[in-house]
Amino acid sequence: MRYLSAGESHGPCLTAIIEGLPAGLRLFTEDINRQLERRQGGYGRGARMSIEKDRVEVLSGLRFNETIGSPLTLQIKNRDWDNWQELMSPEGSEPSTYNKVTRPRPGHADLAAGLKYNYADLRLALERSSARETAIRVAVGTVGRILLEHFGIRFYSHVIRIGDQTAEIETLHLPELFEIVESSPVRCADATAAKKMVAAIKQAETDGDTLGGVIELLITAVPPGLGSHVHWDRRFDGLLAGAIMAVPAIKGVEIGLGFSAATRPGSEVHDPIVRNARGIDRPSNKAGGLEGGITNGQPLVIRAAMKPIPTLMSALPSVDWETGAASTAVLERSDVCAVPAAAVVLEAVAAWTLAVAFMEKFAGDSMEELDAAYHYYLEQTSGHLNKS
Ligand code: EPS
Repeated sequence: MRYLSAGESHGPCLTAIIEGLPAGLRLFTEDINRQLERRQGGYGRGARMSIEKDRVEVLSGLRFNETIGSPLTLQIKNRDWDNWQELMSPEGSEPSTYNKVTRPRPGHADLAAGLKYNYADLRLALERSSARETAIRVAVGTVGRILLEHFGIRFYSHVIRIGDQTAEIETLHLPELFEIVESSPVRCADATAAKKMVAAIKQAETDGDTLGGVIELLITAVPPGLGSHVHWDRRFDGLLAGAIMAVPAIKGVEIGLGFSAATRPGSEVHDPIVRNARGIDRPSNKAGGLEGGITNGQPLVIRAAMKPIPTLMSALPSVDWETGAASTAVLERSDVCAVPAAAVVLEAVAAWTLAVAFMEKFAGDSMEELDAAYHYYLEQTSGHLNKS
């Protein structure tokens, strides 16, 4: 299963084609739209989010809310296109009044992409590197998520840090805790920390600055056996970390104990394998659900660090791409903090990556075939896990 996406931030739309979905998956655009709406939220978002009201349209691959098995085409129209038709037109030429983007923003793709693609106008870098593109990743990921939800797999995310404000959470009670997260302006389960996070974002806005943070993802009811130890590019931890790192502004990924595993002895890191009345049990999950690059049947626990958005209203030093003169970076409309939105993007990206691994393991051209393969496998694994 694979997909390609296309679309510029201020072009007419974002599009994706998913190929390899089984036939017979029940799919409702409203379920995708709900996720698109979640991505648009969160305290600290910029003015663009009041222009857009992201909605997906399905252009192929679906009939009467069931997939056909043919490529599924998804499209999200950019409402802002109305304001950009002249400047982003696929035909014609640049209006004489147009000012090129020539002062690259430190931390954005502007300079590196300008060098790579030999752009005269750095708008060409900005348009595709914009995190606007994550809207279509959420739509695609939600299709993967719906496929996995059919098998009971559930996805949760919460923000555990914004700037220097950290959430204090002792134990996560799923799914109850996530009602709090869903109604928090910063997707944080600790209400006291959430207030401080909002205040920190307000302060950053006043200062013309931006803030990053840390997001935790939890995925439950994941079957053991997704990914494989047999070859480096089939290890699921690598695939998952790669997909998460490929989300704009993500600079670090941890699975389970992550970096803190390096500071502890083995006896404090590895999860014992014990016997209970039913058979094999794992009383702890410091591995975050992955051992040997394979899911082990425990929940997946992933944390990701997001850097602050590189578009600063108190612009950083830059050099004019056209003249070579020392200057300051271009001021573009942007967000002050998009950590809560990124949490929704990470859920989607993880769901897609997991769905691809799930399809690789259980294959199936129809949902019936997939169901049969999955249940056969569950019986097989329970023969090993449940020995009375
Ligand atoms: C975004 C759309 C963008 C930005 C943001 C994310 O809209 P515009 O550039 O028109 O204001 O709000 O993009 C970035 C933070 C970035 O660095 O590119 C969106 O839809 O999420």
